[in-house]
Amino acid sequence: MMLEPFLANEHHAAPDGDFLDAVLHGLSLPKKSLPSRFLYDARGSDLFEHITELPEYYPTRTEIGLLKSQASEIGAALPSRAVVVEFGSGSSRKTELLLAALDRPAAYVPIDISAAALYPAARRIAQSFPDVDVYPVLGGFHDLERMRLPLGDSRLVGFFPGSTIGNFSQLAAVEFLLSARRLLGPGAVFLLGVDLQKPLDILLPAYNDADGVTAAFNLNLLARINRDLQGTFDLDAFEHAAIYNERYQRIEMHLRSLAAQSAGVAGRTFCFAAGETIHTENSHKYTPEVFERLARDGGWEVSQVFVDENRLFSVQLLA
Ligand code: AVJ
Repeated sequence: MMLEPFLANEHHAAPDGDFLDAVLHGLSLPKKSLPSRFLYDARGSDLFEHITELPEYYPTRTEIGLLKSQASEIGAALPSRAVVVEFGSGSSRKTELLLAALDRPAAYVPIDISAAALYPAARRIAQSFPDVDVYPVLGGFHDLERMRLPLGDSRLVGFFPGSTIGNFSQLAAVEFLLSARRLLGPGAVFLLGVDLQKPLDILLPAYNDADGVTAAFNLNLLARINRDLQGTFDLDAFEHAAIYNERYQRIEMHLRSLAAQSAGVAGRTFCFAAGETIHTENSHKYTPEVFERLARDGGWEVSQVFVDENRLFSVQLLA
């Protein structure tokens, strides 16, 4: 059964409202950067879906494999009649595996910033799981502080797959975990996908695939600026670059200027030196030890860790 959205925040998330401000700000910084959330417009989301099917991109396939192969262990570790609250639910594909693993799940609360993704996915889950009440919530991670769940009992299960937490700086990750703790309450548990550190010969190709899908995903940000903000970026004059930053233990995606050039955005001009980059995304890679400390700083304790046999990816249960 699908109920009315009960929590849609009054200030309806305007996903693109701050795009212009963010671009003007990010391109004015001494080290140019743009928030990674802007990679996911309709075309960017399609390209990301394509990335998840690439042979080099191990995270999605490994996490889905874990949710399937360890379904009975995961189900046993989680409460019966659970209320699953998913952060950034998107297409809710992995949710079906979680709901199938749970003992008589009671409700599903998908939270997503994209109405176009949220409502169709909510309807699909409601149809596939007729005994689960579905309450879609339109909102972003920044809205968590203002959200309330009228479900304050101990059956709440937070769900945050995909290693999306890896996009956050460690400080932002701790703040997110604290917000989730406050939203879900002291009795809740939280199931998260967390990508693990691994040799660079596996890591780098995952963000530099042979078919150039990740490059197209990254360059789409400039196409989006051209389309939505009257930009004049020459897409052939920038290249995709994915590097591993040892110091911060993360993959960084950049757009590298192939020449000295300038580009306009909404009537303003930005100059690029040859080789200068725009930093577009971080994807932090954790060891179980570092993630355990992060979780603790965010108000949670790691209670169980599910890892594939190649130790590529982890599903972490926090309490
Ligand atoms: C969706 C953020 C988890 O960091 O692996 C994939 C995004 N960027 N390839 C990741 C991404 C380039 C992905 N996350």
